[in-house]
Amino acid sequence: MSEAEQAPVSRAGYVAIVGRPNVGKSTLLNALVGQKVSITADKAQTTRHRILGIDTQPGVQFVFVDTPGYQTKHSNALNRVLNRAVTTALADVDVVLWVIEALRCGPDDRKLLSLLPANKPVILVMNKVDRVERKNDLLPFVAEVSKLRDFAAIVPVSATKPIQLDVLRAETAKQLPEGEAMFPEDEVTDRSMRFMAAELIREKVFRLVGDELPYESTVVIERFDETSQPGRIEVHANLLVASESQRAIMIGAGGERIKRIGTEARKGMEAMFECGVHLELWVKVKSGWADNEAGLRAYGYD
Ligand SMILES: Nc1nc2c(ncn2[C@@H]2O[C@H](COP(=O)(O)OP(=O)(O)OP(=O)(O)O)[C@@H](O)[C@H]2O)c(=O)[nH]1
Ligand SMILES: [Mg+2]
Repeated sequence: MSEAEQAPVSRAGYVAIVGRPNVGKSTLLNALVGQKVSITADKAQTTRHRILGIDTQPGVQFVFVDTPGYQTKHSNALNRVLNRAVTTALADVDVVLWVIEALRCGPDDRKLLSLLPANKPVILVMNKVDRVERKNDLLPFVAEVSKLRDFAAIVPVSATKPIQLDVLRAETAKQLPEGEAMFPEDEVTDRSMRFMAAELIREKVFRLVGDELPYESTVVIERFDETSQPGRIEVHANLLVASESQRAIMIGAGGERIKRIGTEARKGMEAMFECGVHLELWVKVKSGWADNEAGLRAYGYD
């Protein structure tokens, strides 16, 4: 190990990652942490929980806080709970990364910006620059959005390529308070394997099932057993949907869709947990699970 790697942590703090749905917050978190800790999909509102991703570098520990996409279009109980998760996360952090897509800053983006605390440093992160064909278009766009607030920094990045993540880290580190590490240096998240197992199943539902159905479903782990067999984890999970017709869609013709969800979720777990996984998945009808806040709390949305 080099001397630099041994530099003790002297700066540490919480960094909220906020933005409109689907701008790439969770992808960015995973890229910064260097490991998958938050699920991603090309659909709005994939993230439903506040998830920590810890990145310890020489001299500095970043505790990134992934949040659900802030949305203003629908206001059912689940969306209210998700939006609240965003605003609560903002209260406890040292820095805010406000993520938008390069060349796009619409009313939804601005609405969230108006909710960011006035007294906290905000870094404007323009993600997905890899998709910008004419780089010359970036400058006038930056000039325009930079008027919206006194940003601590403006950093164009790509979470997937990745581009400029070291610049983003350096700008973020400048805003962190002095202090010791808050988490062990090899820790990457605060979430349990059981939680991650449910999330990986949900990710496959978001990726493999069309339209509205992912929003009407959730996953409950019934059994998570690391001890029954050496080197293999036994996972039993229920996929809750709101009606019989949704159940049929989730299962697919001849059980094909649920089989694919199960296979891909199992592979994701095996990669993440670095051991064998036996996954059993059932689709159950539980109508109204997302209709009221008490019901949501029962399924871990708080
Ligand atoms: N081209 C490109 N695509 C990206 C980049 N970052 C994220 N994406 C894609 O954007 C989509 C949304 O990514 P997520 O990370 O799930 O977005 P999110 O902001 O966490 O979304 P919610 O949790 O639903 O609010 C996925 O298909 C990602 O692969 C990027 O830098 N470039
Ligand atoms: Mg997300």
